[in-house]
Amino acid sequence: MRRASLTQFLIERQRAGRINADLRLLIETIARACKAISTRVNKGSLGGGHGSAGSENVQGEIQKNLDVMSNEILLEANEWGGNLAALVSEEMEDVKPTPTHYPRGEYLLLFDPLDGSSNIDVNISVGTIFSVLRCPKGVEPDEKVFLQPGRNQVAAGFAVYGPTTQLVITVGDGAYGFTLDRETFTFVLTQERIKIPEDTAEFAINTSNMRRWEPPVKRYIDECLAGKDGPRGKDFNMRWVASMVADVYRVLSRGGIFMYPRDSKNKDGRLRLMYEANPMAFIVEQAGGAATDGRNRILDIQPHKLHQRIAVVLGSKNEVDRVTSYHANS
Ligand code: AFP
Repeated sequence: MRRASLTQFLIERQRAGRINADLRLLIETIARACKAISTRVNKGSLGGGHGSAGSENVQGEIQKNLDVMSNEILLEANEWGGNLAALVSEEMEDVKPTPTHYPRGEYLLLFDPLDGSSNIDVNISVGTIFSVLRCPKGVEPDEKVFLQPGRNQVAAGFAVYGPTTQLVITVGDGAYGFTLDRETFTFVLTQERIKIPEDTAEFAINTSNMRRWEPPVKRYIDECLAGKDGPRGKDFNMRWVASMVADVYRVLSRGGIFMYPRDSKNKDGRLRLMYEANPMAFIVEQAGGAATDGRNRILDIQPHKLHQRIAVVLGSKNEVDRVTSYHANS
């Protein structure tokens, strides 16, 4: 059976009026950049991707060589297409408007060029996350135009550079998975309309933070750990890759709940709203899952800073609803 390529998939969405040519070009450009990043990741230390770049990013984190390389690949790929007004990267403090010597378009792009940096040197899956918003017409693309709630996204996606390179995207009519065919070097459709099971027996959280959790989170995890003799009446399994892209890809593939709650140390949570939580929440909801900060739907949160952090609870709908109810009753 011949599988559809990413290009064919996007052409069909354009023909159906779901996306326009500029958005199709933008997604294809990002996918092409992800292929280049995948090649760098797979080279590892042979390609200079390992080790520290000796610089800090806006988050105050030491940048890895691959962080810098991935950011540069995405910046170069997205400056000349004429479909972007501006872009924001986890690796850069300020908004980067499209250079004036190129035409500007109607879209705003936000990305985490390399998610899971702490896993690069130890050969564990890492990835790229992106989010697309519309730029209001006739306005200078500054920080304010980016501060839109996640429900305004017109597209979102992420790549996982693992045993295979996977690309998951949504343009608002379901979540779709593509696998990089390394013989033709093209993304081919391998997961049509992803559906997250509403129930699960698998949770993902960094339990080393347990002493810092708020009571509703502690209650939920304690009940999972109590297993079939406890209030849940069933045993749970645990996973924690420490690359959001890998943990979310697993949740999309077989269900689960992924949590990075706020705690006494990370008072706003650790993950970034604009280019981690929002795109992942959009994809998870399109796959029938749920995504909150423990209390509020992530896609309804009004951002107030580009790089603001947020608590994240996402995945199988019935489990996310349970955690949200524990917060509401606390
Ligand atoms: P890095 O990119 O700094 O490795 O952070 C990855 C991440 O933002 C997200 O992908 C993980 O889910 C989370 O942080 C892991 O955080 P911990 O290292 O505290 O478990």
